[in-house]
Amino acid sequence: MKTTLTALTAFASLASAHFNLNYPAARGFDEDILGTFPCGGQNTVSSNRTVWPISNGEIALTMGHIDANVEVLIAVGNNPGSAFNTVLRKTFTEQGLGTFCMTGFSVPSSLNITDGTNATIQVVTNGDSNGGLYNCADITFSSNAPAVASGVCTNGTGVTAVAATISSQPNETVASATSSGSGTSAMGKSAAVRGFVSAGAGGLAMAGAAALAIVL
Ligand SMILES: [Cu+2]
Repeated sequence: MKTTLTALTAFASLASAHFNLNYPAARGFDEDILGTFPCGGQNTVSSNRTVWPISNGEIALTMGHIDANVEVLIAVGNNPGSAFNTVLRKTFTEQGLGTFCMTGFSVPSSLNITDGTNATIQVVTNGDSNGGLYNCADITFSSNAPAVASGVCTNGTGVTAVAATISSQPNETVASATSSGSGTSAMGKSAAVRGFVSAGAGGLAMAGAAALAIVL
């Protein structure tokens, strides 16, 4: 019985949490419209930008899916709209629930970033039935940005990052690219889950039921 309750609790968080962008501070968060491009429905630039370093930046998330593809992009400017044309971190696969810390971000020199340049970071994940989930953080670059406070960027138990099994953006439909795969490795299983979840209406509910069946 204890196992059943644990499984149901896990399913509840899987269905509702999506992901949170904790640092740099997100513009806002509304889980119901997190799938709205480009910033999860948060279209107003924050009046309180995070001062973020030009090299060795960190990004802290909380993951609400058992696995997800993650990509980080950036748009330079005070109010760059949807011009997230530069990839800061290519798509990879994150596995596990809870806090997730990405480190070692450096902006390409081609962007001509200097102290005081404003920009917006976009974090994209997949994992729901209708493709991408989005959130954005408005930043000001500084070579003297303060260190991230301890405890802000951490990894929850069992949270890991592995190479992505696809090279496309996580908001693209991957069913056709992965549906033929029948690998039994951890990465093969991950790809199969993604293909299943992106299969269309009802996919998420079916995936949840399947997960429950396995755990029970
Ligand atoms: Cu979700």
